[in-house]
This record gives sequence, structure tokens and C-alpha cells, in this order.
Amino acid sequence: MADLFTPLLAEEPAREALADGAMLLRGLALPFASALIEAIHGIAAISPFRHMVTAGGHAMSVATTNCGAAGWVSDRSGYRYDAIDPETRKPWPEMPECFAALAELAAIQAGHAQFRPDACLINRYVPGARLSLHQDRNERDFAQPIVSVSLGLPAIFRFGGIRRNDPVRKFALHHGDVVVWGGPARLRFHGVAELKDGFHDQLGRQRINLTFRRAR
Ligand code: MD3
Ligand code: FE
Repeated sequence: MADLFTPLLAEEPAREALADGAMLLRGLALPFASALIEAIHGIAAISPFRHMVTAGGHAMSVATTNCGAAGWVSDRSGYRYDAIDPETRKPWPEMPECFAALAELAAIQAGHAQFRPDACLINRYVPGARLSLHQDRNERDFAQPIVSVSLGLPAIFRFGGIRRNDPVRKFALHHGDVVVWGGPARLRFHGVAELKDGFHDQLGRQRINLTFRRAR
């Protein structure tokens, strides 16, 4: 599979270690961006973006959908992965080939061979939307990394420690940036600051983030 990407990797990608286990691959998704955006429109036509409700009963400011065999869902009873979209009562749309290929490429670049995501959570931010500090712990095997892909407007990402009150660092994630979160970074608290207004050529007034996971 890695051979398919050789033309894209004629130059070494800019790799930046954010922390032990967290690798930023700036611009890695740029050659895929148009294909990813087209695929996102196709997914949202089947399983629309919606504002899920947290266990505490608040609608999230971020709108969400999923593709793949498992999708992340939240409601008054809590967070979990489910093969069925609760809105459509049908399976989530299949994971497009360009999604799986990019996730695998990124994982290989960060030293995680054999990453085969079964879930892709798609988050949509409009100006003002934010994601409060949290850990991702609904997946079965924390040895599996999470790959995140940023598209559209830039966001300030907040990266904490393994305890909620650990200090938080901030850095910007731009269109095309990919981060692989594995090893000791896998259970660190993280969030996204309120999205600033702006306009992106391909996505307009929004940011879309893909997170690829091995849920089961
Ligand atoms: C660090 N999404 O969906 S991606 C999420 O931009 C989520 O929509 C954010 O956090 C977004 O759960 C951030 C970056 C990210 C994803 C998973 C992580 C960072 C992570 C898991 C562990 C540590
Ligand atoms: Fe998260």
C-alpha cells in the first residue's frame, strides 16, 4: 500500500514531534483534500451532520457524522460506538478508499504499521463552535493510535496532560495538517478553542476534522 504514495513522498514530509507519541505531519493531506471534501459531501448526504447531545443533556456546538463499520454516538445515556446511525437507523456510510488510504499513510509515517481504522468521526465547526477538554476512551485498545486530519479554517488546538488539571499547550492546526496520536499521547486531554471567523477557499466558513479510530 505504501508504494501507492511514493510519488507524494518524493520529499520527506515535515514531521514535528508535539510530544512523546504525538506526531504532526504538516500538509500531508493537501494532495487528498479535494477527494476528501467530495467524499464528506457524499457521506453527509446519507448520514447528515447533527448536534449530538452529551450525557449532561447539552447539544454540542460541533456537528458530527461518521463513516465506517462503527460510528461514535452520544446521547443522554452516554458515549459509545454503534454500527447503526441512530438518526437514519441504517449502518453508517462506508469508509471511502481515500479516507482509509490517508489514515494508513499517516500511521506508517508516524511508525504505526498495521493501523486499520474501523471508524471515522467527522466533526464540523462553524465560527464560535468549540470542543471542551476531554479524553478519548471509548475505544477498546488504547495501543491503537488516533489519526486526525484538519480541513478548512484553522483552529487552535488545546493539548493537555493525562490529568484534567495538567497544563495545556496551544498550537494552530491548518488545512491539510495530519496528527497521529499514539503511545503515551493517546490518553492525553485535548480540545479545540472557539473557532474564529474566516473564509476558506474550499470549505467556506467552516472547519472539518476527521478522526480515524480503531474502535473495536
Ligand atoms: C489527542 N476532535 O473528535 S482532533 C475528537 O479537531 C476530537 O475535532 C478534535 O478531539 C477536533 O475526539 C481534535 C485531535 C485529537 C484527536 C484525538 C486525540 C487529539 C487527540 C486523542 C488523544 C490525544
Ligand atoms: Fe478527542
